[in-house]
Parts: sequence; structure tokens; C-alpha cells
Amino acid sequence: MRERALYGLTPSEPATTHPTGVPVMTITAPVLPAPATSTAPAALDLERLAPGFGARVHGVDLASATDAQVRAIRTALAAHKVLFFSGQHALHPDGQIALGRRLGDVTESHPVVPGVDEEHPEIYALDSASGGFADVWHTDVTFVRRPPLGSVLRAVVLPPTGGDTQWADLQLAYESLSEPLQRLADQLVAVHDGTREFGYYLAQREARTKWEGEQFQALVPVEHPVVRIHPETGRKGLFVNPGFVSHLKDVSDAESRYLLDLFYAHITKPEHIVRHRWSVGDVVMWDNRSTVHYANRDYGDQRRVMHRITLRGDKPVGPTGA
Ligand SMILES: O=C(O)CCC(=O)C(=O)O
Ligand SMILES: [Fe+2]
Repeated sequence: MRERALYGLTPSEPATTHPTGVPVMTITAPVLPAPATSTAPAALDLERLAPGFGARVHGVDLASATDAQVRAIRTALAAHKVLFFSGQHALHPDGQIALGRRLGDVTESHPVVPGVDEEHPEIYALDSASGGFADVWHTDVTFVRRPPLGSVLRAVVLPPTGGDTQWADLQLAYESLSEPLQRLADQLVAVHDGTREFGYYLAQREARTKWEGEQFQALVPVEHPVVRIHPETGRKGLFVNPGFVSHLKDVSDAESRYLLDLFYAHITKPEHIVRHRWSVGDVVMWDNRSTVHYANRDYGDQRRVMHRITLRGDKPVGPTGA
């Protein structure tokens, strides 16, 4: 059953709280009629894929979306975490970058992997013909201080069968942990290290790419809270992934291993997952602050090419404020 939802497009005034605790609206300036284009609310035609995770968006052409549609998509992204669009055949590399710029700040391709070509330094290409696989559960680029906010992925070449992508909901995973384990997780810090996945690129390549103004000569491990508070929704998520977390801080090696195994098994329970079977023209956006993903590598020697643009994110904040 498809649901229609309105997202954050009603003009709102600043709200303050009255001493009685009842919120009141304070109108500080005369309200003037705004041009018709900005007052018309954009309904996003959303079809939910699970009760609280993943939605198909119908009726939007991402190459020519209105400002109101882009704002609605941006709001829906934080709420639904993964958004699926089909039939986006007009969205070529330039259009994908332009869309990214309307959704946020687009980063360089990757801290150590250059863009697909000189004209598109922002596009990170995963091409199975040159070893581009993502068959480990991960959240993108968590091995830097400010991991990406989100990504927009476009299917370019697909195998006849296989190559589905799966996403798991880190917030649902946190919320479905038992309360004592939530309290434990709240206090933990994880070390994220990109060396296992990307160290060989650094070792191989002479040229250095830049990411957020920084040139990566080496991948220096960083620390992030195990429980991340989403900066837009305030929801807590279990922000660990086997792609980049090397260990938990301030616990023994054995404790770290067992706890991470427990968290990973819990995160990837079937009811925390949505799975997508790709068609050419499909575009998927995910909130990288509240999800992990995995690209199935089950298509033998067939070719699969995906193009991603990445949105700049912020420093993860946990329940202890660290
Ligand atoms: O190839 C895919 O489906 C996902 C690849 C991936 O991990 C990414 O684009 O961040
Ligand atoms: Fe990824």
C-alpha cells in the first residue's frame, strides 16, 4: 500500500515555549504572501519498504526536480534513510554531481581513490572489471574525522542477474538491542581504520588525492562513538561497521572481538535490512549516518559499474557528547 507524505515544506515560524510548557508560536515579522512557487507544498509520493526503513520515491525526475522536491527528498532521507528512484535515464555524470550540489556539499571522489575521469573528480566509480567491489558491510569512509552525510549511487552497467545491494538500519539495530546492552554501547568508542580496505591504493599510487582540503599520505585511525546521535533526527544508531572498525577502545582484544561480532550479527538481522535489485536508470540515496550497506558479489565475471557521489558530513557525536 502506497503512502503519500508531505515533508517539511510548510512555512513555519520560530516556536518558543511558554512558562506553562505549552509551545506557542511567535510571529516576529509581518507574514507576506510568498511567490506561489515557494508556498506550494511538494508532495513526495513515497512507498515504504519496511515499517521504518527504506522508501521508493515515485514521480520525481532527479535531472529536473523542483527546489521543493529536492528539499522534500533531503528531509525524507533523514527519516527513511534509504530512498530508491527508478527510470532516471536523464541523470548522467554532470547531472548526478549537480543533484548532489542541490542536496548538500559534494566531496571529492574518495580520500585515496581518484574520480572516474578528469572532468568528474567527484564521481567515485566501482567497476567490477577493475576490482571495484563492496562485498563487506560498511558505512562509507568512516575512517576520517568527518565521515560523509550520505551518498547518491547510480547504476551504469549491470550484470544480467545478481549484484543486488543491501542496506541495514543502524537506528533500528540500536533500538532493538536490550536496554542493558544499549547502556553498554552508549559508553563505548570504536577505532576506525581504512588501511585494510584502502591501504594498498595508497601504497600503489604516486599521485595523492585531496579530501576536504587534506592530502592523505597515510590512513591514520580515528575514533568515533559506538552510538551516534543523528544530528537531524536526534535518534541513536549503532555506528560500527566491519569494513572499517579495527577494535573498540579501552576493552580487551577478546572483549572487542565478541562485542563487535555481537553488534554486527544484530545489525544485519533480516528485519533490519532492505535489499535492492537494480535496473539501469535506478538511483539510490542513503543516509550514511544511520545505515550500513553491502553489494552482493554473486555475478561471476559479468561486469557491474556503479557511480557514486558523496555528500560532506560532520563529526559523529555520541551520548556522552564525545
Ligand atoms: O556497488 C554497490 O552497490 C554499492 C557500492 C558502495 O559501497 C558504495 O557506492 O558506497
Ligand atoms: Fe559503500
